[in-house]
Amino acid sequence: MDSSIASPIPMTEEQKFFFDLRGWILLPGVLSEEEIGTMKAEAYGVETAQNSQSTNPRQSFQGTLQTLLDHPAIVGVLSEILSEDPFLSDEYYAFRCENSFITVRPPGWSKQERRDGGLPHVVRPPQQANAMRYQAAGGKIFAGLTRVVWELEEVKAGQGGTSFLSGSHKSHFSYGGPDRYRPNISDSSWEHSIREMMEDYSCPAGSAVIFTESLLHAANDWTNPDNPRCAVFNCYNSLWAQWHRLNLEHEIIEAMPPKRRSLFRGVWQIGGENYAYSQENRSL
Ligand SMILES: O=C(O)CCC(=O)C(=O)O
Ligand SMILES: [Fe+2]
Repeated sequence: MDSSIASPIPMTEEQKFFFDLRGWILLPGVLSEEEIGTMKAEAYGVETAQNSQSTNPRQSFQGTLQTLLDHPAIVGVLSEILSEDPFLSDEYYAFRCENSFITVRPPGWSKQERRDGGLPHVVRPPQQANAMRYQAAGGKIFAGLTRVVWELEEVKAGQGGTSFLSGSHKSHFSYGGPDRYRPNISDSSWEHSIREMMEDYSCPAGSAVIFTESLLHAANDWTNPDNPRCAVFNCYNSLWAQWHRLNLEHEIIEAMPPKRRSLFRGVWQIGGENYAYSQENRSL
């Protein structure tokens, strides 16, 4: 057991029920004041060096922000929804991390700054089978591509947090657009109704939101006048699937504790023992 990382907190039956029902859960107030202060300093440090929509992945893979990658509050949930019991181990993670970025949005930030303009979207439409989709079978959740959002500032509902169309990860019918393969609701004649029905959350600084990327979700204008949004977005997948290119230097991963490194090992199962990360066994 890697003593530098605390034991994971198991996902509760209540969390499973609501994650399956809605496609997302909120873990409020996970981080201490001290942790929040240190992490915000790192996240805003990146911000001053770049622009208001900073996406330098290296910064959130390093420093104190790195500890969010396998924070005990989320490891239990990710082990439950991204792996199967026979693959769990104290030495290695049974899921992978494939993307991380920091978002800083000052009061007045507009979703038009995003490439998608805040359009509700998914990784792939869940209405037909695909490799990234949400599944529940045999009393077990498997959540394909999963995102964890760490909110380092207070979020007030309706003022700019990520919004979700709860339950849409299990949708059987199209969004009303012309193309069943389109991973967003563009050109849907009921776009307005979909947006009306989306919901978000209020949470104190230091909370985590976990959602399946099969769930319709959207970025929103940050209208909260009291503080910016400062969030770290980390994305996870099965040991056997990959969506993002990781594009992270070996030196950064090599400097992590061994168990954390295993989040970045190669994406394969048969042909040897695939547990540890190494320069020869890394996801690209
Ligand atoms: O910026 C946001 O609030 C939404 C981000 C998003 O679309 C995602 O994490 O997949
Ligand atoms: Fe998204």
